[in-house]
Amino acid sequence: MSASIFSDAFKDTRASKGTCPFNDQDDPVTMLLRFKDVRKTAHNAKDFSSAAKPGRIVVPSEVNIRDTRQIPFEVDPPEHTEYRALVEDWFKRPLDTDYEFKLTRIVEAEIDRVLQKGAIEVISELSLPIQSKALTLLLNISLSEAETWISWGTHVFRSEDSDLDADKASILYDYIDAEIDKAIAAPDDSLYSVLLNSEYQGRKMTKEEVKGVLILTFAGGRDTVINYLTNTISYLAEHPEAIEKLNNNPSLVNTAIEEFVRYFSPLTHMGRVIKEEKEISGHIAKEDTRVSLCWASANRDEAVFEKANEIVLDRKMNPHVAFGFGAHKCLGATHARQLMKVFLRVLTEKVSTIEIIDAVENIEDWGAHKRKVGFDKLTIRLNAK
Ligand code: EMZ
Repeated sequence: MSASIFSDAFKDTRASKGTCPFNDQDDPVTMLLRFKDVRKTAHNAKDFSSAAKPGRIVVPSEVNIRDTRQIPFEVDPPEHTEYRALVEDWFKRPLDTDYEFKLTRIVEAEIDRVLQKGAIEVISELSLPIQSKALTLLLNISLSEAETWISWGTHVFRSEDSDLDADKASILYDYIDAEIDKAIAAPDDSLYSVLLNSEYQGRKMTKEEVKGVLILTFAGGRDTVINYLTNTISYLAEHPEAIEKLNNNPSLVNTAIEEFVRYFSPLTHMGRVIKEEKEISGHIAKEDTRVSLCWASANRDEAVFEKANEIVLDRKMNPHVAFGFGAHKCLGATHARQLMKVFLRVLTEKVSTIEIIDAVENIEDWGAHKRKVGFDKLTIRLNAK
């Protein structure tokens, strides 16, 4: 039993130093590892900016593969506040009964489909299809559109040989451009049309701004959601008793999804650019250099979480930062949480046991620290109830 163990890559450095350097494409970044520093810095948008050159706050930096600013993600207050207010209600739609109902139907159909098969590779045959099909609800477009996105594979910016693949990224950018043009020609009820009709500072949103929201919607919740779903399967495979517990206790599902997302922390970290020199845990952050808020390390900080390296399904106090913290906390979190909940419900209702046949881990390389974030491949067999 080891596939579902995701060890704490930052434990020693977090305790001894609290920060660590990482040389990212000659734009070095200092990773902040302690919960307290991560939260404090995330909260301080005045000194730690998100509005740098597009792509620069992402680690690894995407400046070489993207010119479009992701909105509201790469904007500081006060502009951020207005952009965020424009999209907030739309991204709360997952709480509607009708949305939850449709999401449940999607997940049921996907699980029924793989239950008919023998062995399956989880990422390509289950997690990616569920992530893509669920996204059609968030965009409010037809389910069949998901087939195009599934054909792109797990990563939109990455390929087999390269962490940052400009050709691959342009598939997404060209697709979004074309969809925006279609929505201009024939307005409908999709997110594209809603944004094109929205007003920012008393004028209509530009095509470039709409594109910025859409790139974020496609990229931000793709490999993160896929890793979450896949990693959860690995846990249930190795903890069969949890399947019945979760199936018999709907309120346990609510604490379990928060605990899984804390433990797996699908997004390792996010950067900020320093506006004015600052000292953090002994590190002097110089003007116009980068720090990163290491959500994955903060979420294992023993100063905050008891049994930080264990999955405690009914964990009571769980102030994790897996969805970020402060003004920039994840816009897609409502959708993600609804999907996580529906997925656990449907899976534990239909499946009795899960066997792992083969697992290839996906290890991220952060210089001195190597972190398991998910799998490159996870082959399993699902046994129906
Ligand atoms: C960016 C980021 C947003 C980035 C919340 O995170 O997610 C990353 O996966 C993307 O590569 O462009 O959207």
